Amino acid sequence: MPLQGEYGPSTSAWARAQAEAYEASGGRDAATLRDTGLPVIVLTTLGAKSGLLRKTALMRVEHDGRYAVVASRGGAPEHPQWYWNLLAHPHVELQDGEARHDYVARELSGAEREEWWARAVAAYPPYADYQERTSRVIPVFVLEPAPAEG
Ligand code: F42
Repeated sequence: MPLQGEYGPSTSAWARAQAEAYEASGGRDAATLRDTGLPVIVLTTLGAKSGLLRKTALMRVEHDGRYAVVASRGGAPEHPQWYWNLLAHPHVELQDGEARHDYVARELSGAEREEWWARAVAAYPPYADYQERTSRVIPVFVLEPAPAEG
């Protein structure tokens, strides 16, 4: 069941532009992080405070139909704001290319987090540098396909 609500564009112009171009083109345009050739996805979350739909471009980290999203924000001291949305409303949508499905997000810890952190760094090596930049433990969520409505 797609998330319902009013879209609230990001205040980050470059990220907003990428999320909107990706979604409008079915993942054909704006599909990589700048000219790195590394693929992105678009995550739709429900605002923890605003209740608005938030669309966030993130690096694509996929394994066996599940995805990880990494709240790195370039190694900034604070979590990105979408982090709080996932905690408040774990039901999210993820668009990967043309495919757009519902998932349930779960924040990881321990060995499970290490397993997905390794996959994330393999997909996007700068994550390791970001973790060096901050004492904040960069959160990793796994997104598992939401149960079919029934
Ligand atoms: N960011 C990452 O953290 N990890 C990535 O892997 C990543 C990859 C990536 C690839 C391409 C690209 O274009 C951007 C990429 N980014 C990546 C950046 C990402 O898209 C976000 O811009 C960044 O993570 C910051 O997220 P943010 O949610 O902090 O965005 C800010 C700029 C923002 O949009 N703020 C909004 C505003 O109006 O100020 C509100 C956002 C929001 O969700 N607010 C909540 C609400 O209720 O609406 C409240 C949340 C709360 O604090 O409770």
